Formats: sequence, C-alpha cells, structure tokens
Amino acid sequence: MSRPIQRKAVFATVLTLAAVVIYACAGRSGSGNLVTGDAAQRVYVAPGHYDEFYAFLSGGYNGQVSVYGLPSGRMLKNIPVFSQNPENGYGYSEETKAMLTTSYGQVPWDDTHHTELSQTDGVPDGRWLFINGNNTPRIARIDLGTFETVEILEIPNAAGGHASPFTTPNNKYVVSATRFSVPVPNTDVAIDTYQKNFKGTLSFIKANEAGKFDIAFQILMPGYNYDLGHAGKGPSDGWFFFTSYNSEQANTKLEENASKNDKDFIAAVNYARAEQCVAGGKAKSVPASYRHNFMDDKSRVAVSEAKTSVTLLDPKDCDGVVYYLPTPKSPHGVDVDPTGQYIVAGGKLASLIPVHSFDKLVKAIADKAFETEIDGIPVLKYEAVLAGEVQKPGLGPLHTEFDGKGYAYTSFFISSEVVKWKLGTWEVVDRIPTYYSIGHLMIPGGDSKKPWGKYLVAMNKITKDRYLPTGPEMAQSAQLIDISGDKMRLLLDFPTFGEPHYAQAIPAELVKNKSQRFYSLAGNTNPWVTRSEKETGITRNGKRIDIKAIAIRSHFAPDNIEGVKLGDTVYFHITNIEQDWDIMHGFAVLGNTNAELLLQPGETRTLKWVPTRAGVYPFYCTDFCSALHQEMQGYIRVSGANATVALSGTISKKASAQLSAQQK
Ligand code: RUQ
Ligand code: CUA
Repeated sequence: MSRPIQRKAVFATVLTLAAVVIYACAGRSGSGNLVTGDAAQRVYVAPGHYDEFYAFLSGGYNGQVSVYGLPSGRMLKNIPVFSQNPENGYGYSEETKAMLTTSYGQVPWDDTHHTELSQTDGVPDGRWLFINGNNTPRIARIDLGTFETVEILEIPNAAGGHASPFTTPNNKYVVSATRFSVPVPNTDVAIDTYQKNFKGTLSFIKANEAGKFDIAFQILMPGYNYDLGHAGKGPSDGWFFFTSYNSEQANTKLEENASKNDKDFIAAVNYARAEQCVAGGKAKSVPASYRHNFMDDKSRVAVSEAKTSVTLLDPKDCDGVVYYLPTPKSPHGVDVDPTGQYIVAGGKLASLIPVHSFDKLVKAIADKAFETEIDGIPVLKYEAVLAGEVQKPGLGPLHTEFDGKGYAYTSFFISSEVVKWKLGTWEVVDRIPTYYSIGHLMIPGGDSKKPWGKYLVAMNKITKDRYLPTGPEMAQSAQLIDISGDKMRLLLDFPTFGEPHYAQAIPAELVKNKSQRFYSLAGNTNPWVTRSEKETGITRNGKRIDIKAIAIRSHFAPDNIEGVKLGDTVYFHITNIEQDWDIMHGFAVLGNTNAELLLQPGETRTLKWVPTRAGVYPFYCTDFCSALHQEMQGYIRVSGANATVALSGTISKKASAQLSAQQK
C-alpha cells in the first residue's frame, strides 16, 4: 500500500464528511420547513377514515416489520418476524418458538432490510410480504390475510443475506445473495487465504406456495460482496441482476481496500439457463445444514425441519448462466425500470448514474463483446451494454424507483436528496432535499411493472433536529413526498419504529378486504385446543403438568388450580374461544420468566412455567377485553415437592353457573 493512495482515501473521506455537514447545516438553517400550501390537507385522513395505501416498513435492526397507512403516516401494526416479541409472545410461546430455530440454535433477533410484496405478472398482488434477515441469512413470508409471519427459511453457504428477498414476476423465486463471502462449505482456514478460499453464492428460492420455501439452486460466485438484486421483467424476464462490490477481494480495511477499482460488477444471471443446467445434471448436491420453519395453518403450531443438502451450480459448468457488467463504482442498488429494458445502478462512490440496456446486453452476448473472463464468467464491455449515464446527478447514489410515467427517482445519501430524472434522455428534471442522509426510497409498486406513482417515501438514516430530542438516539424517520406533479413536494415527516430500511406499499383495496377477522375455533387442530369449558382439564405426567384452559369475556376456566409441586414444569394451554373480530385476551402469571401470551380469537397458545418458590400465584388477562377485564383472573397454588395436595382445577361460580345452564 503506497502512501499517496492512503492520503487520497483520507482526503476523499474528509470531503465526504464535509458534504454531509454542509447539507445537514443547510437543513437546519430553515430550508427544513419547505412544506407549503395544502400539504396538511393532503396527508390528513379524518378520524374514522382509512388511508389510501398500506406501507410495510422494514424495522432494520429491530428484526420486525411495521405497517403504516399512507398518506397519514399513522402506524397500524408491528409484525414480529425474526425477533421475539414479548408484547404478544411470538418466539416465546411453545407454538411459535420453532419459527426462530436455525442451524445455530434459537436466533431470537435479526437485522431486516428489505420488504418485498408478492407479485402476479410483475404487479404487487397483496398476498404475501417477504422480508430478509441479514445477520443469520433467512427469508420470511408474512401472510397479508393475518399479518403474521408464517414461514422462515435459513440460507446455507451464505453470511449476510443482504440482496434479498427480491422476487421474480410471479414469485417463482425470491433470491438471497451473500453479502460476505465465506469459505464454501464454511471451514477453518486462514483469513488471508480469502482470494483462494472465499466464495459468494446467489440463492434462488421457490416462493410461490405458502409453507413450501425451498432452495431450487445456488450459484457459486467469485468471492466479492453481493449487495442488492432485482429481477428482470417484460423482455428481461428470466434474468436477475445483482450488484457486487469488493471485486478487489479485500479482507481487511474494506473502506479503503474495496474502493480502489474504478468499476465493480453487476452480475446478470440467466436463471432460465440455470434451470436447464440443473435439469441437465450440471449442478452438484452438496451437504449443507439449514432450517425450514413454518406455521401449520390449522394447528398454528410452528414446525422446524432440518435440511441437509443444497443444489450448487458452478458457472464454469454452465456456460451462458452469468455475465458481469462493469459498473462504476462499488454499486449498491440495482433497479429495473417498469418496461424491463433499463437496469439502473447506484454506484455509491460514483459521480454519475450508469444505466444498462437489456437489448444491448443480449446483443453484446451474441457479439461476444467480452473484456475478459473471471472464474468462467464473461465480463461484457461497459460501452457495449450502456444505455446512458445520468451526469452530475448528486453525491452518493444508492437506490432508484420509478413512477410508471417515464421518470426515475434516485436517493443520494451524501448530498441528502431525491433526484428525479427522465428515462431515455437521462436528464435531471427535479431534486428535493431530504432530512437527512436518505437510504432507500419507495414508490408504491415502484420496483414493479405498475407503479402507483403518487407518493414517494424517503427513508432517512439521521434525523437530528427534526423531532423533539429523545436523548443521544433520535427517532428514526421517513418523509412523504408528493410526486403527482412536475415538481416533487414534501408533505410529511413521520417517525418510524426501528430503522426504516426499505419499504413496499400497495393500494389498501388490494389487502383490506381479505383481512381475516378471527381464527376458526372449529378448524383449530392444536393438540391442546379447548373449545369449551367442558373440555378444560389438568393432567399430570411425571413432573409435567398440562393445563387446558379457555379464555372468554370475562373469565378463565379453570381459574383456581392446585396440586402443582416444586420441581414440576407447568404448561398453560390457553384457547381464546371468542369468534369475534378483534376480541383478544392476554395471559400472564406472577414471575413467569418468558413473556405474556396474547391470544387472537380462536387461537391456542402455550406458556411454559417452572415455579421456583412455593406459594400462590395470580394469573390474569393482560388485554383490556371487556368491562369486567379486571375480574378476568385466577390463582395457581404451588406446594412443596413432597406435598400431597390433589391436582384440581375449579371454574369460577359464574362459569359453573353458565356451564350448568348450558348443560340443561
Ligand atoms: S441496502 S445497507 Cu437496502 Cu441500501 Cu441495506
Ligand atoms: Cu380478557 Cu381482559
């Protein structure tokens, strides 16, 4: 490493920081209040009225998804995905623990980055929302009928599932590419053997059937960092595009060592060709250890199955499957326009936005316009595939979405702005500052064939002075921008839950009418379901006690339980037997060391409890369910290990009166 290069890198960093400071200060000195005219009316959704769009914001490092209405920015729900959620017992209850099982054990947290709506013919259809876990590579499926996580698949031979879970136009596949290259299979090697031993993988996961996530194949790639991806559509259907950086293959001080090359690569993957090679026996089945977890939709009990192999395809054994498109400089986002013709890259250190042409890509392959070849992957000539460059757009381009009217919108982290430009002429037509340091931006349907190009949401990394201070860590923030006219207009700031990493949004009409109101009690096949007070009971099996109980407005049955002894493990299996929309009950016991259970109508959930002291413990309903919610309680008595108290559970007088009335 020569000194001048080091100095140059330091100078570039200083310049970058200076730019951030200048933009941040510009915001603070007053231009932050650019909201004008009827902005308040445009975002005002009167009490009792619905928003126009559902927006699904990734919670970033909180491992969850939060649901907002647009244009109001009102938060509607927080959906736990990879993180345990004590608020409803997700990941704590016996039925849901298995959702968080991985080959490393229980991993109760992850770093979510990208939400992706399922699509039909390249248009979001409101069936499912996919989301990735970045740290322990996983993808999840959320059912948009119930707004619950119903499936999680771990990705083997990968580390950092960042370019994920972007979908093909009919969810045939969602993808996951490894951010960190690692030894494949992962073994104990010296880190400085990176160039020789470390590899990337691109995983194609079948996703079009709930409960059936399955890795169709993985493609073995050079040991770069793979960052983001998007599927082709229309003419480019059958292709997938992934950005990569660190073509330098550095394994230390990447901020400098992975920023040397003028260009890195977009990997253009012909997955239709990969399918042919796999079918033709060109891929290998290799041992791999990973988990597939899913929620059975009748019992609503999660099952975790161990997977032991995966299909691995080396491009050397399948010509025509991958091509590299040289792309300046450390490209981050790669976005395909609604027509499927243009592939836009966000070179985070580049001073322009390169746009590749799919037609030219096809022609360049036919003409063999190759610069070189890397590990069996032809590198196409930059000029041969280039459609155009957006000149002087701003500093630090990251991500681009489209309005369906011929315009593209790119986020600029360093210059902290959204820039609107025209596809085909590549001219910048408008720009608007963001507060501050925007990462992703999102237009409803803006990465699909049919954007609903009315609003744009900017997701910002830093908020500084935008909200009342809350100590060293400020609220995270999104901003709503009107893109319906020629000029972009800022409408609203709204704080978000967790880091609003990326989002997707869809017209409310496509989701709200399918929203489920309760789970069917008759259809509940949980082995411990209790459909009425008559079915309640307590059994002892050695040191295991199972309590089958019901919750209904406004009591539990049984509600006085005796005969538990120190050394016992108690399982409370509670069924909420209500069959009415939004009638929830909760359950918690004094000193229980896990979390509460929050029971949706018709569902059974189980709390494991190991009492450690003799005494009498109250349990109660935690969700204010009725006027007599505070009466919804009971006691469980715990006796010494050698006590002779008989096992019994009584129902309250009120419940017993109801029961005998029913039996008449
Ligand atoms: S990408 S750093 Cu979505 Cu901009 Cu994760
Ligand atoms: Cu049930 Cu409160």
